Amino acid sequence: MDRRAFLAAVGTGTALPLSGCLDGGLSDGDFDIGMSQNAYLPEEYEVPTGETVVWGNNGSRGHTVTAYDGLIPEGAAYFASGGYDDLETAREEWYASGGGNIAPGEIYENTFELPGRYPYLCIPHESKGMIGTILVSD
Ligand SMILES: [Cu+2]
Repeated sequence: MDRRAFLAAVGTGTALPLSGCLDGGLSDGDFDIGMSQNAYLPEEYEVPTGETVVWGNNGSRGHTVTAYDGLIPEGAAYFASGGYDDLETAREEWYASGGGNIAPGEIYENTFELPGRYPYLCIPHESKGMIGTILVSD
């Protein structure tokens, strides 16, 4: 998806206008946040406290969902695909063995029990701007 299409998709604030060809057999009802080449779609996603958010890899390459551990609300549970306890470990495991990879067609989910702002990243594509935020409301 190019930058303009991405912005158009974010602007809708609802389900993405996914085009016909989906890798891995996921359809847009299977997840809340899609993962394309270098982006989470939508980039920012708001849910009420206690809600489970589902990410789906509807692209053609592997991604991670990895929280920035210093930036999530105080007392909130850390989350990362692969189940790691902090960002440093998640990065080490990714570069060592591809740990935490969400392959095309796979989903990852996390339940948010505390309100606040949860920035997260994709380890292999952070440098290309693959960063997202979950906003958990009271
Ligand atoms: Cu990625």
